Amino acid sequence: MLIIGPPGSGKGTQAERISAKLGIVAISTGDIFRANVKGETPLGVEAKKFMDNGDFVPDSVTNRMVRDRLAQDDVAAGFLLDGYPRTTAQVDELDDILGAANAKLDVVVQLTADDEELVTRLLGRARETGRSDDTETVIRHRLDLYREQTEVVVSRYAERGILAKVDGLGDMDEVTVRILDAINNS
Ligand code: B4P
Repeated sequence: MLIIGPPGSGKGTQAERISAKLGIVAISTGDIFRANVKGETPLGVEAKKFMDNGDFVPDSVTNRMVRDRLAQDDVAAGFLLDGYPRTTAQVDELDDILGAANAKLDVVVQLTADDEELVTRLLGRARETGRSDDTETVIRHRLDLYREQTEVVVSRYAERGILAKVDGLGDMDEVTVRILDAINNS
């Protein structure tokens, strides 16, 4: 399954909870990039240039990383991708990877929240963790990119009839329940 949503909608937060409940591995492209930035690997050095400005890491880099990750054994029982795909080129890549493995997506959860709530949450996280891409200007740029490039990704999955739209506003526990209900009803 996939969890898609604008920055701050609760993707990472909910991905951890849902994957634990379902007993499947959660894979966050953002977390993998941040771990590489911290470790100063070549991938991290490349990714940092884009992440600090709130831009997407280029598809060629991101797709290769996801292809490698999905080749590992722990995804055999199922997986939850958090933050990927974010562009139509990434949708095509994921289709190709899954097609070759004779696998298919069961459900794509889209988390929604209004922009002012998203900015408030991310500025709150900036105070707590100091994430370099959580300044107001960069947050607003990430929101614009979501509208320009990721909403069309959501539409592609809606056309396939596997999209479950979930309200991301309110208490985190309530949102978890809503997502589990949406999965059960999909
Ligand atoms: P991500 O790590 O995916 O960052 P994000 O969009 O901000 O989401 P995140 O999961 O961290 O936050 P969440 O909504 O859970 O990506 C970071 C960067 O990596 C991107 O900008 C890009 O540069 C790069 N990248 C990643 N994937 C890529 C791809 N596929 N292609 C290209 N580039 C890629 O939570 C945010 C905050 O809200 C938290 O503080 C949380 O505590 C809070 N929160 C969550 N739920 C809440 C609730 N119900 N109520 C109140 N607060 C809540």
